[in-house]
Amino acid sequence: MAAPLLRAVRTVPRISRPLSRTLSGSSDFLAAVARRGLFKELFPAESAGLQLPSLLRSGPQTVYCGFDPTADSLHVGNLLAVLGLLHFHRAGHNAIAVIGGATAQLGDPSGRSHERDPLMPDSIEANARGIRQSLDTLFGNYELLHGARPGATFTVLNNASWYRGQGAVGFLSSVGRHFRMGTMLSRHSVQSRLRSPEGMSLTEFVYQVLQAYDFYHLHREHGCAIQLGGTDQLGNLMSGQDFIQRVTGQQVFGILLPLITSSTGDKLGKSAGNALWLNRERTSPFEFYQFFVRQQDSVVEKFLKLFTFLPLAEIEHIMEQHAKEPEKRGPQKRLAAEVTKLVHGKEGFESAKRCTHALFHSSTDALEAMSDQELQELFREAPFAELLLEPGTRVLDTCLKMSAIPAGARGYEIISSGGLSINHRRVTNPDEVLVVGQHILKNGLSLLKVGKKNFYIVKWMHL
Ligand code: YSA
Repeated sequence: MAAPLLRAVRTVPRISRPLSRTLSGSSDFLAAVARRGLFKELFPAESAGLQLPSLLRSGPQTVYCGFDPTADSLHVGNLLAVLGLLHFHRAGHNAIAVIGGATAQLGDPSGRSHERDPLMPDSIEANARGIRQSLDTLFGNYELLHGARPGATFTVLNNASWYRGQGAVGFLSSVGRHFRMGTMLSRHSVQSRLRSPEGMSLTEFVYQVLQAYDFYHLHREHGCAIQLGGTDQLGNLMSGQDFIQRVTGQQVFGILLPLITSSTGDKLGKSAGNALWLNRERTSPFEFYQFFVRQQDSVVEKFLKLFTFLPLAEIEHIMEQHAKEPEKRGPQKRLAAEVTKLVHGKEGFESAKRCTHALFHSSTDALEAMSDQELQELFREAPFAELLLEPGTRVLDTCLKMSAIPAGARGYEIISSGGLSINHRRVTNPDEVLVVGQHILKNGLSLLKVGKKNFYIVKWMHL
């Protein structure tokens, strides 16, 4: 049964406004994060620009952001929301990350053109564990890199815990009556879906009610007065603000963060199928690092401000150096280093560097320095096999066993014409017998490359 709600008051109309403009001239932490472009909009605009900075100066506040467990890992888009929480945390405020064990069962329609297939409770639980791991690792790495902030807490909650035992009739009669249909229908996420041929189910339509109730619950139980979310969350954040205003008469605040898009302009994320994951099992530290190294000059300064804690003056200096020596890709490398350390720790960053060296610097030493896990991560797409090393095993036999070349004369010709390299060394004699220390590395591995980019990894087992 829902807890008794207090009283209803009139909802304050609001329009959002760029935060850097609202807070221009202010020197506090909100303005500083707004200058980085991370806190993009604040609402309600007409009062929050004045009230929120003084609330934050009055003592530690509690801020929250939610993540639906629709996959078993967070991705780089979600990382921005976690960075928002970390900025509050480092300024001495308490951060709550809510895993949407309940909301994931409904499916947030925000930014989606189709309704999600329902998720089974078992997968939601498994996903929630993966997301919890992403969150704990991020906060743990942050503290190792930047030091703990005494007094400021970081808590992970699952909203399934406060809907358990909540009856539908009780919830609808106590909570539902505070939501106006007109306002709910006006939300962008609802409007765009209503116009689509598929329409919208009641399940998705009421999603905003649950996210609003979460904010109310956290306000009541944890004194939380601020919710963060990407710009796609605007409607959900507003619903929470309206609801709390109606039942308690108190003002709470929403802060919107920018959405990260791919070079083609699509939102980066799981639905778009272009996600860069934070859990190592899905995206290796090497792939993660390379994503940032590959960023174009046009976005690298923006990303340094959004994804790192480097002071703005240092970023300016990095960009000045870059103008003098653009071929060094200094800002890209620094960006990749900072974000990889935060997401995968110093060890993950070292691993990414080892893999980069092994692949792009064609060095046998670097290949030997890599662990089996790194090799497999590096060539995740590459066939990997364990083969028995029999005396007299030839280059040709190995390539055939790995199906790296076609059988018969064509395969023989690919090798003899220079199409094969083993451990970065060209091998042109198909009948050459494998030698440890040359074709086989000290760690018992061979890296075969056929043509420009077909890699195969062999792990040798001795007789
Ligand atoms: C929020 C609050 C609750 O009380 C309960 C649930 C939620 C979850 C919320 N409705 C949601 O579905 N969020 S999400 O799991 O899709 O994403 C988590 C956060 O990452 C959101 O703030 C979202 O805006 C942000 N995000 C996702 N892709 C992004 C991104 N931010 C920047 N760039 C992207 N590409």
